[in-house]
Amino acid sequence: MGNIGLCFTSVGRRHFACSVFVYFACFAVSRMKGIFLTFEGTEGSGKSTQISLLTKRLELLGHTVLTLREPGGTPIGEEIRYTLKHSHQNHAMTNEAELLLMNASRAQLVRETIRPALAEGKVVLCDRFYDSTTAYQGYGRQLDLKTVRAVIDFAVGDTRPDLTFLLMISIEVSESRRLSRQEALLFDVSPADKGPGGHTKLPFSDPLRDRMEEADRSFFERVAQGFEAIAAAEPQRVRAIDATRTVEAISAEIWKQVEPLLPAAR
Ligand code: ATM
Repeated sequence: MGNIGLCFTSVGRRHFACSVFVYFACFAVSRMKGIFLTFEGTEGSGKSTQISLLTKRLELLGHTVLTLREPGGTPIGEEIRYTLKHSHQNHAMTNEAELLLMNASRAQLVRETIRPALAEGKVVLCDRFYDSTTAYQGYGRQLDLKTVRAVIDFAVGDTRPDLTFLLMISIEVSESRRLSRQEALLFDVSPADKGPGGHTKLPFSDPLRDRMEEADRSFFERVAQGFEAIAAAEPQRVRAIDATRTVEAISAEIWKQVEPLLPAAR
């Protein structure tokens, strides 16, 4: 009996030691995992300003930050971005091809860049991610939402944002910012060509033209509705931020939500 008791005790001890080892190993691995934050919203919602403010703040605290954009973010992704937005050959692109190209860029970004960065414990900030596909290709282009989700799932696997900030502005503000950006692209790039009034309209085929921004108002209204639906469906992950306030107020609200997620600075 004594021997059996001794045996159980040593098995129990080994089991305990094993559990402690597994616990600390898991803890070490989880400390290595970075944080993945995405920023979404319609045109002119101030994503890039907020990403750059957050990057500076995180770097000051000693975090290693990687900022990315979609579509793009890798050499292959940037080629796809050019095809989607600026190529002279993209006028006839179908909605289905657009959906697949957005997700081809994403599949590359996830595997080439995001996963390795998270494994090294970096903070990854991405200007748009799969919620843009749901909003633009699903709601905007009106592709079947189930198919859109299936394509996204294939592209990202289990790489999902820890938090997503959805910067909300009205459709009117977004439209006026988008139009003034388009005007800035259409005018004034070639001082040698200036006509009366100092402005020369570039030919429509200029590489700076953006196919995505050529859609009509109803498309952008559907996109905005799409973003609202996403925020309503996933309030834990997607934080809707009133982006009509000052840059400082918005960045303070974002910081309040990011700070608790941060591991100790590395
Ligand atoms: P910006 O990087 O300037 O936001 O341009 C990306 C465009 O691609 C933007 N278009 N507008 N108008 C949003 C669009 N887009 C999609 O349609 N689907 C996507 O999955 C992503 C990532 C972006």
